[in-house]
Amino acid sequence: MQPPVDLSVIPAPASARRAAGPGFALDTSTRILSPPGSPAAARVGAYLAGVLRRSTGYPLPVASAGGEGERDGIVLETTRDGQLGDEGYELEVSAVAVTLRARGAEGLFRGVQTLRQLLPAKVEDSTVQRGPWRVPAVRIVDRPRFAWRGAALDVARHFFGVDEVERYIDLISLYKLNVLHLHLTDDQGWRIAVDGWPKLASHGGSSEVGGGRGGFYSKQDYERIVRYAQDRYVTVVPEVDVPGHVNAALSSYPELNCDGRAPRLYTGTSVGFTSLCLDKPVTYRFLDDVIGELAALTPGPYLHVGGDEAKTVPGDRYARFIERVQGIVRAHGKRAIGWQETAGASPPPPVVQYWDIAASADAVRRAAQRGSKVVLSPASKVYLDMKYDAGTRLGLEWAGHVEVRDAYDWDPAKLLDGMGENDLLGVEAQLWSETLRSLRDMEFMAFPRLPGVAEVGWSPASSRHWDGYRRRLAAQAPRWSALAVHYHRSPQIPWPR
Ligand code: NGO
Repeated sequence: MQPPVDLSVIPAPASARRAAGPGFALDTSTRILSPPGSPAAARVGAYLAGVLRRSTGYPLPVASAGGEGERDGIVLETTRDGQLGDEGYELEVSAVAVTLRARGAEGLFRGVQTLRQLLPAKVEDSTVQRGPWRVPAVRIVDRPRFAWRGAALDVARHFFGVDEVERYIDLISLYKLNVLHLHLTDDQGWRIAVDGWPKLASHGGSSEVGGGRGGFYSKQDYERIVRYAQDRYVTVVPEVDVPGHVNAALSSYPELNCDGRAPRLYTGTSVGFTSLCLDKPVTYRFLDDVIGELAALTPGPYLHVGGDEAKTVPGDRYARFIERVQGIVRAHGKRAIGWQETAGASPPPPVVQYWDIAASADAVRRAAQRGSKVVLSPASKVYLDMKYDAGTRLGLEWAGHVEVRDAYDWDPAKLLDGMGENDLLGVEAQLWSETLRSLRDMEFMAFPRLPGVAEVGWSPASSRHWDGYRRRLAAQAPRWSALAVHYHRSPQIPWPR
């Protein structure tokens, strides 16, 4: 069932219908009630109040719901309804109350994103606007199709600071994405401080594509990002890309090179020309230290080990290496995820990420048969660093042009022969930053394609149709204006003027 277009919620809820009546109007006396005994739910209430206070100017106190009768205003409730899962929610809007129900705070948080989108676009403004602030009468029951709905950010090719990453977290969580994959290391820069190997950050972090100053996250910086994401129910998955894409590390420590000589820092955009020295014991000490420190900074279960484009490493040696790295990740209490090339290791990592549309997917299929779960990032659909069309100023073209419809109009369960719903953990949109130097650049490439990928990951196939979607997407534009998001006005979308 398609959601009514005038609701314009993205991602489309699993089920949404209009109810009778005028809906609910916020005013100066509206309260937000949270379920007693749940500090996490109270924090979701406070988060909602924070969003709404800025633009409405209303006080919107958050209180714990008391006895019966206290059911007016915006009411957050917990329910035992097992059907909803951790992220599902129910939203019911009547003239006296907006009632949001979920199993716990995570589901409430997802539901709050729907509520934001049911309010007028100016609710996203950072200064006080005139009402009315009406929420249409609806009944929504919603839960995600896939558990992993990710956005990856490449902070290695160009460095992005904590504030910029937090802004991206805000924008992805508005569309119910729940994973932020940070590509922390590459040839052009190493972006995370490692106590045991300080030159990785101080030297390896001092460059970026084009010769800029680069930068890196201290452990405190990184913890800030992780906490900010946690507060928005986004899991940070850090990636240390090995054995290839390691020039910044090789340049920082001569002993990591087979010939003991450190190469210079690299500021170009070629791929596949570097590798760790697989024969040296120091390489594995290095990996154990780096992965150990990163695991300690990571509350989530996953650690990404990269593994893409290690073009200088022979296949059998590559496979042994990936097996060994997985062991290190396991020893530090995490589950490894690797790019599609790692699927041929034995065993393959618990999670394999498909990306290379030109390569055979056979190994990925076999890995799935052996129990690995697959995250889909087909470059021709969800690489947000591809140009929209030949005229796009930013971006790459190796996977073709990716217009808004390309990013939206596909079904994960039909992408690869022999790989169905149950083999998939989810989908993830990639934002590689070879050509992206600022938050403005990032936003321009992510919007409007990112909400489409979010809907691919969240909404049942039966709720998704390009025609309705493009109109719902058009209705997001005033929200982006209110949020000061720099977006691309794709000719495929009937934008309001
Ligand atoms: C490839 C490559 C990255 C590039 C990206 C650019 C993967 C997994 N490895 O994707 O290093 O930045 O393309 O689109």
